[in-house]
Amino acid sequence: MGRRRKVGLAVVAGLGAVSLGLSFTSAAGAAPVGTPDGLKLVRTKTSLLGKHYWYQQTFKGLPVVGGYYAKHVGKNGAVEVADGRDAVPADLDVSAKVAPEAATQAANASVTARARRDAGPEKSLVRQPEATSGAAQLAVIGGPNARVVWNVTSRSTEGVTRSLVDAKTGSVVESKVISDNIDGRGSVFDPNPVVSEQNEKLTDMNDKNQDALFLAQKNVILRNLDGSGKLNGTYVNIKEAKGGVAQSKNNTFVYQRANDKFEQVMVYYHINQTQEYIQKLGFTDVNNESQDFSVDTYAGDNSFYDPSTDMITTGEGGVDDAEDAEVIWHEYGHAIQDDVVPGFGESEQAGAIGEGFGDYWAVTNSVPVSKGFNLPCVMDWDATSYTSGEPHCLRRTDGTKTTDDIDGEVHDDGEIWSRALWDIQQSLGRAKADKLILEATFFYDPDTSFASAAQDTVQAARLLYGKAAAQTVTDAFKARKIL
Ligand SMILES: [Ca+2]
Ligand SMILES: [Ca+2]
Ligand SMILES: [Ca+2]
Ligand SMILES: [Ca+2]
Ligand SMILES: [Zn+2]
Repeated sequence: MGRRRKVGLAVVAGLGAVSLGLSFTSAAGAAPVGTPDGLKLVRTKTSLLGKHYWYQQTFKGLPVVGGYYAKHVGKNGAVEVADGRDAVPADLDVSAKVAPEAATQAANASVTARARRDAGPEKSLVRQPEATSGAAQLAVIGGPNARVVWNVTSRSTEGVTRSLVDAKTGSVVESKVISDNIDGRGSVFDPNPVVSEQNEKLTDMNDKNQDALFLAQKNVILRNLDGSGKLNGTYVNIKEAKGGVAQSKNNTFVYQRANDKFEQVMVYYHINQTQEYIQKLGFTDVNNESQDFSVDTYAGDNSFYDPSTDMITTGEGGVDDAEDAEVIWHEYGHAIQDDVVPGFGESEQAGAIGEGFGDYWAVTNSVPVSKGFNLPCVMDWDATSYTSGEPHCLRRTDGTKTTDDIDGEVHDDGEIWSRALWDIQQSLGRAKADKLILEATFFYDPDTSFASAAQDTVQAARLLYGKAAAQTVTDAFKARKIL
């Protein structure tokens, strides 16, 4: 609210029809007992110099949107008042003609329309806003257009929105984002330069800027930033990074790959993307938090998820790991499983499922941006540092291993699992496959076996999509001799 009338003790003038009835009886150090009518105490704060009483303005028992009143009582007894009330005509009828459900619908339609408009080419990622339960509340707007409204709180990809819907006519009077989430700008590889340029000849050259790699950079919107000027937001927090965390007053994070901050932008963008995708699939409780990352802080050629601190660390050996989105998504796969199944990975086969799922998660997130290029190849860019043959892949999701090939090493055996998941996707399509695989994860034991987790997956397919889908999933696991 932009109007703040800071005045001394005598406050009464200029409020039209509002009945005020001020009568202070403040004594030094004591809480003031006299306040204008229609005020509801909502908070009391204590500072070094005094006490601060915050009131919500009300009219006929309803809150007046944005109408506030504060009383600051100094230690010496001096009282200062900040009066932010709006005038409300005494005869305003506060009964509602529109039902709260209809108001919620109107509010959400308006929020969705704007989120779609602002999302640009990525319209499909706009989530239907859900009104928080019991969120439609009657309120009053004061001022020249005084009226009674439903106050509806919704969530969408824009963040949290407050809409005011006229309770007589049902029209949306105002709709604004009240959370601090904002969009920033950045530049990334998507998913990595080998795939986007379809060029297996690219090499790291010790993190040097190169024309071919500059051309592989893509300008993107960084959504859901918290506005702190750092890469911290609803789904990702760059907690620590080599050379310090990136900062930008205007939330612009454009770097070339030789700058270590480039990897921080990679992490932010690609994790936000994948969590938005998870939410679009309908899941609101799959690592739905600001995942901590430590970027470029490990000298070896490895990245890892640490369940004891819930932190993902990306290494900088060879190609900086976070220059390849598939490394980032693989590690996020571990964070997903640890979030959904506490302590997941207690057995060798559970560990292999973790690695196989991580590889699958990397690949499925690459599908929409890879134009079909070498899809089952995992970490095409990072792997240029340690593979000589083309295509460069750390592992693949279309291998031919079955349980006959189990060797007890989780990454090796993970290829058995990832192939089954990949086959499910080939048969059922990406969204269906990802949805049933995520759903099944909720039923895994921490020390599950291949067979038991496969049964959970078949069951999820049956319940979500029916018998035929369940058979497809069964066949995929049978081909790996898991079932
Ligand atoms: Ca780099
Ligand atoms: Ca987590
Ligand atoms: Ca690397
Ligand atoms: Ca790939
Ligand atoms: Zn892993």
